[in-house]
Amino acid sequence: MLSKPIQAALNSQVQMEAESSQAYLAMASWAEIQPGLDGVSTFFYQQSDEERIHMLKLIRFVNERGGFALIPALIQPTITFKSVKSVFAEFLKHELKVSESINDLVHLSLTEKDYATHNFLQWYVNEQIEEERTARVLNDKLELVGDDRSGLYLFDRDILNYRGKK
Ligand code: OFO
Repeated sequence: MLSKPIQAALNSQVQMEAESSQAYLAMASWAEIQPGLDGVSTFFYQQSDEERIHMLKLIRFVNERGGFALIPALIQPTITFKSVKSVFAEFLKHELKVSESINDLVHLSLTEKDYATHNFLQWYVNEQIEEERTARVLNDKLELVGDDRSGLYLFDRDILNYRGKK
């Protein structure tokens, strides 16, 4: 059985994953209507799908443990961006925020002595290492590219190869 604080914290994480999915869906849609950014668009469509899976895993876990997973309302994310660079800066910032939230959850699971939740959360801890790495690598690449349009062409062409092991 989940304690009240754990249930509330897991439900907040459900909301955060749903917001991540929406945020990345907006990035995918924005990229899709820019000339030549099909790779970036596909990357964020995939990223959005992954966040939905993260959300679903949490929902199923909360309900399995005798809690009640609350489906949150949708908030409109940022839908326009001034550059590809700003999209990826936002991506990294967002993932760092998610990591912080997962860490807080892990901490809470220990203070509540909820070792099943602690064990469940390890998947998210590992996932965040991977997501942060991907976001950092892509930001570094864009730093190298600078204002070089042919560099941006190659970045877009190769982006799906930078996704790590998934
Ligand atoms: Fe759910 O990992 Fe990104 O946000």
